[in-house]
Amino acid sequence: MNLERRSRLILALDLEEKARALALCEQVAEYIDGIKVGYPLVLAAGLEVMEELRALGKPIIADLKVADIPEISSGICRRAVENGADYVIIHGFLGRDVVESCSKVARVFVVAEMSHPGAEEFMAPKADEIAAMAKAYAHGIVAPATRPQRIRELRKVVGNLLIISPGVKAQGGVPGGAIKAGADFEIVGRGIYADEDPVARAREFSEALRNL
Ligand code: OMP
Repeated sequence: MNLERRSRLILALDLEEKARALALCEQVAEYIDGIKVGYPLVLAAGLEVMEELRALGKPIIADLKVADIPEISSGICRRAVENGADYVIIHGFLGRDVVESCSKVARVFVVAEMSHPGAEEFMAPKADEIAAMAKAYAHGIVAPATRPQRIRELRKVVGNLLIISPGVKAQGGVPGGAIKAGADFEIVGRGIYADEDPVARAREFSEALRNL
């Protein structure tokens, strides 16, 4: 399945209870363009959970933030794809050989710069270089909704590669801010699943984003 720009909202499904995760996805499926599955759910429910989620007809992004030597990293990506991942998030700071090896077995999103404050310490100064390197191999990059100006700069580096952007709401990013700065999709986790009314929040996010 391919990510297509409709609502421009990707759900970060960071729940540890499989039943709750599946139920939530079913409820909000009409408002989201993709489901990002990461360690909280995969460690609790196994990689196979991605196949079950795929039945909802949304592309699955396996957020495994792969960061190992090329042989191991590409093996992780291959397993993710075999278990239903349409895309895999990998780190870029490991270098070209890792990104290249992963891109041979999966469609990858490369983390260029992360959204939390600590990313400014070591990662941000190298983010443009990471993004420029990733351009030859990646389907897209991950860039921070918490720093829209950085999205603007990274957009210039990656041209028409996809940019997916986390950090909205719970981390302080303003809904719509990343898309206005040039991102293709915003990723929202707690802003939806930790809310009292996740369905209403997903609808609001999607209505706000799809009209930008
Ligand atoms: P919330 O802060 O709850 O909306 O969740 C954000 C999601 O995006 C989590 O699944 C994080 O693991 C992920 N994420 C970031 O928060 N910052 C990044 O820089 C990169 C990611 C990611 O790769 O998805």
